[in-house]
Amino acid sequence: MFERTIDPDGWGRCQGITSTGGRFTVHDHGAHITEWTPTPGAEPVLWTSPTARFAPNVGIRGGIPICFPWFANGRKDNKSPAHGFARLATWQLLEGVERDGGTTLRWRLDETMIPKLDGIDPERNRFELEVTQVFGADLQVRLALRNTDDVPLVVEEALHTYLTVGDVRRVSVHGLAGTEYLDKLTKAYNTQIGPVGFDGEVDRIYWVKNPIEVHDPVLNRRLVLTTHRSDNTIVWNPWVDKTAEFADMPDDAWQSMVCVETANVRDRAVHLNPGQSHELSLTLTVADL
Ligand code: TA6
Repeated sequence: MFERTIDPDGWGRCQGITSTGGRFTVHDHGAHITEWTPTPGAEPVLWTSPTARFAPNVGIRGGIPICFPWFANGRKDNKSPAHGFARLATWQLLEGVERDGGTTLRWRLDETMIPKLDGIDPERNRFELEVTQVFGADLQVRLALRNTDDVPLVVEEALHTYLTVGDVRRVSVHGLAGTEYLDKLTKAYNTQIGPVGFDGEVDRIYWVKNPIEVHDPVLNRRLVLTTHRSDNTIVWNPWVDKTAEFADMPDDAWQSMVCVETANVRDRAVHLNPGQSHELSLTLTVADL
């Protein structure tokens, strides 16, 4: 079950208890999940900065930001704000129901709900975006896009998932071996050899469709990300120097998080003719190590 609250300043959120006694929190702002813990007493699966800002036109640092209609600064590196406007918009809650042992929340966004921000062309293609979130023994997120215009639509999209880890220096990310990636720090294309480890900042776009596993020996668990119709996975940890630049992230917080992002970006952007639809989905599961 869940409770919906709207603060005096209009900030809305849904907070609930999962069928397995865990907890979740989702904000109208960005339809942004900031909390998911599947069972009582377990470590949260999603990481949200203790100094995250919850304000209009500001991205919440953590949880699962929805990046749309571009990723980072776009395919030509010329778009702003970073990661598009969907995470900055107030989404409409369509449905909140208990179903099949889980709590399902369904939100929508369209071109009439885009925040008025510098850099965002208000005259945009018509589109309809719906996100369905199912909180239970695992977490399912489905991002469905429909081109409601009479011209083609080309967008990038990502579920920019921040995960809680015990110590990123001891974490390994599996399922990427043998795949090509763009190292955004060096701009070089490389092939991944073995699992991804962390001994410095990592910011990589992979071309991969496999399930991804985050092995965490400190919290003694595996976090398994199973995706559908996602051609890219982005792995990011800001490490010391980049974290120090973020006002909404404590200086030592890089040790406790890693981003594994479910996406379609760059040459894998989604192309939809009028009336066509596309659905990207993620299932996040906690398993024994
Ligand atoms: O997904 C990795 C990334 O693109 C990094 O380059 C970094 O910018 C990160 O996203 C965080 O983006 P944000 O706009 O939320 O600070």
